[in-house]
Amino acid sequence: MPAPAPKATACSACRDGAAALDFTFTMAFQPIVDLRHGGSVFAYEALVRGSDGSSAAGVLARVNDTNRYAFDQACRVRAVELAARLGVDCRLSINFLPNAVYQPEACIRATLEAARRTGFPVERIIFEVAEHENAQDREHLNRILRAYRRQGLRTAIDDFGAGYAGLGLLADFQPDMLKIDMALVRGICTDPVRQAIVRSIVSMGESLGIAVIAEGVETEDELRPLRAMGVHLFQGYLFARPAVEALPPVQWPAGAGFGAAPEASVAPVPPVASPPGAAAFSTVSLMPRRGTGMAFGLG
Ligand SMILES: [Ca+2]
Repeated sequence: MPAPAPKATACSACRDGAAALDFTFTMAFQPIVDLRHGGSVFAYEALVRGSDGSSAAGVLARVNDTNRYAFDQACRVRAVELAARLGVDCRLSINFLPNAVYQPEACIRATLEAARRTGFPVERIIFEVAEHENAQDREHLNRILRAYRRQGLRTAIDDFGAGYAGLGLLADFQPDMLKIDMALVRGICTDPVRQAIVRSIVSMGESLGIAVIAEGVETEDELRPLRAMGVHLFQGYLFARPAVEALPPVQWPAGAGFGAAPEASVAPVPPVASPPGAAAFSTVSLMPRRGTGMAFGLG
């Protein structure tokens, strides 16, 4: 366990929640899209923002050893509350700080309670986390992820392939999702090394039954090779920038090769809504409901 704080401190922080923070923050939401079957929003990741919509950096600069636990808890609760309020009807992806979790089962209670209180289904919550360099942290992270899975939550390894978020963690715990780090995505169209690495990650995901998400996708030149490798879940400016306390509309890729005509949404859509067979990817006809967000991402 990484230098756990005294239990009383952690538990009192849990009870006090956001009250222990001397700053405010909110969440932006960025969609993760599924380009199969004409396209849909797979999830919204909740990203920390200042209350005035400023970047995450200013908020995270105020997180320290004293308030880290309360901040982590407050982020989760805020993400779930906003997701429910915005009508997120797909998954909600929340980042968490493993070093702000003392006892996994106890530290998840506020999140579960927020889900119950707001009516947001627990099984639609994804917790994403990146590995850190400390091997002891990895054991701790493993315990957290297993505990979350037991609670019915989904799990994702964030920033996979960058820094320490990688194979060691995956060998010990197979999450529901891997998020390929944007450093591997950037410039992939002309980089055979990145192509080989990502192709291997995709293949590994298929073998292990783990969904692979490419994050930080900004151009169609990046999207194209990823699609060709079999990736179908994407996040990045190409589709939507994060929106503060809102679910941004998705800019679906134009042109052929991204799927057939949009599938009808779950609720029947009047046939006059859009000409059948028109624009393979229509922003309007596939517009998701207003969205939610996650906790710590800077994206
Ligand atoms: Ca993330």
